[in-house]
Amino acid sequence: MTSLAVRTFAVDDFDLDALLAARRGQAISVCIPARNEGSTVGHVVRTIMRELVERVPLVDEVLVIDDGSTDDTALRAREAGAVVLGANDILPECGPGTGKGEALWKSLAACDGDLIVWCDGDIRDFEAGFVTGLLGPLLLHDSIDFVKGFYDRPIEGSADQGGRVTELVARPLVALFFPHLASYVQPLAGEYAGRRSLLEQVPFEQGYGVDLGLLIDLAAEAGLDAMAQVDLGKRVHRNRPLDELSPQALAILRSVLARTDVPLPLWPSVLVRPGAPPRHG
Ligand SMILES: Nc1nc2c(ncn2[C@@H]2O[C@H](COP(=O)(O)OP(=O)(O)OP(=O)(O)O)[C@@H](O)[C@H]2O)c(=O)[nH]1
Ligand SMILES: [Mg+2]
Repeated sequence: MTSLAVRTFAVDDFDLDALLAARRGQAISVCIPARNEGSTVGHVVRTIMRELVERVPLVDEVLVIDDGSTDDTALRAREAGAVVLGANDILPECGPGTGKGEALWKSLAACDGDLIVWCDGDIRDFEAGFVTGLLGPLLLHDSIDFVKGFYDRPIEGSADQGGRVTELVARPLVALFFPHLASYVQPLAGEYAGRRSLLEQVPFEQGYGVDLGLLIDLAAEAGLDAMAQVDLGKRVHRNRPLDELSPQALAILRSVLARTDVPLPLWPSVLVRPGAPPRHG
């Protein structure tokens, strides 16, 4: 019987030796979408390389998808040991796309993993536990096909459950249309992992709608019993100004509404904010 709360684990539930023993020849890839993350991506890649590639043989490849960066993201990621590709270098016959979702979809095509872990490139306090925590449920529970991370996001020292777009857009939308997913603590988290066999069955949104769109589609495809989440502890990352959050919120609204019976306009939306240039969404 399907219960309404998704299975929940914690990073400390998983012992590294147990994970290594449970690999049984499965290839594991970590993919990191990054645009202008030169100040953080090196630390993220180096931590994975040192702890999970060199010290123990858990991760087979670390791939950074860098497109559109105007800073030294590619250099920093490469120096730290990642393979760096641009989204446009992968499946060029499919034409150019845009945004985070495009980078994730292309990374699935470019990597060799049977299990794929995605992590954002803007995490300041990244630890190897982000990767082992996400892999744990997949390696130790055959019935689980997808795992999403959650964490506390402290803002200026005080504990905060989610980001602004999570609290004001994602959670209300989930409550309205997809209440079976309401137990996901961080529905917009960019840290998640899944089996290729499932991930290849669903579409990937191009922009910021990808994280929640995937969650909805994977749950529909695999059933909630195949879905899990894991407490990764605390996560400190960049906090964007409001004028960057509005287009993100629009992309998420569009992505979720496209998965309901609510009719959406066929034309692209233009987001107008006083004092700022119009943004096309
Ligand atoms: N390759 C690539 N990466 C992207 C693109 N857009 C976003 N990213 C990366 O995707 C990850 C998540 O993007 P963020 O902008 O941090 O989104 P978020 O975490 O939902 O938003 P914040 O809460 O403001 O951090 C980061 O590592 C970004 O650098 C893109 O167009 N191409
Ligand atoms: Mg972020």
